[in-house]
Amino acid sequence: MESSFIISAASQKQFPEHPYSEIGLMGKSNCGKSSLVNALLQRKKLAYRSATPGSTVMINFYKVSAGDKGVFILADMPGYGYSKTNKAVSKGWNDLMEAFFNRGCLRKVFFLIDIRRKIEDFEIKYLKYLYKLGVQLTVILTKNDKVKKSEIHKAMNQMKKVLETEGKMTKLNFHSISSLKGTGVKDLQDSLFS
Ligand SMILES: Nc1nc2c(ncn2[C@@H]2O[C@H](COP(=O)(O)OP(=O)(O)O)[C@@H](O)[C@H]2O)c(=O)[nH]1
Ligand SMILES: [Mg+2]
Repeated sequence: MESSFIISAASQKQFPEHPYSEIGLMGKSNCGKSSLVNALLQRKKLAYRSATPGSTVMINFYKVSAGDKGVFILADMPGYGYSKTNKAVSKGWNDLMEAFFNRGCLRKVFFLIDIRRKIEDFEIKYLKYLYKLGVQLTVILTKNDKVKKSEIHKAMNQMKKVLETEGKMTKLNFHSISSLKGTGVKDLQDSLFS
């Protein structure tokens, strides 16, 4: 698999033009998005190197080619959840996301959440929005090395239940990973092309 950084886009105008489908990574700041990009693409510092520090709202685009399996674009979305205004997402985040979601390139979203956290209402709201758009959703519980093995299954079942009852979403995929240890990363790599 070959990967390269394309651009950090701060506005719709900077979104790259390409004929491929996109996979978006979404989740709170610090949930492990950049670590997963590096683990998935088997590049030690690709995501950290291109990431802009601070609170700038940007989508980092990467081009990924895997021989006869094809080419796709990976989009590392800006984190959220720690805005100074005490709102979970800023207007800038919301506007950039809406433009990105509605561009018609998005095939799949990896929604990342720290396995020790509970999903929040506004996150369910965004997932439902994507679900209705027909985007394939994969829920990824991250940092599973931080909890006991017995807790992993429990956390996943709980998440499934919440998304089914509160979010009315049934056709979701679930994974749990540790980018640190490499656990579960192979399964996700396989799902990139499906
Ligand atoms: N224990 C553990 N820590 C992780 C894992 N993935 C990421 N981290 C740590 O969590 C912090 C945030 O990770 P990062 O990938 O930058 O998150 P991002 O803000 O969502 O891009 C860093 O200190 C990482 O080293 C993991 O699988 N296990
Ligand atoms: Mg990051």
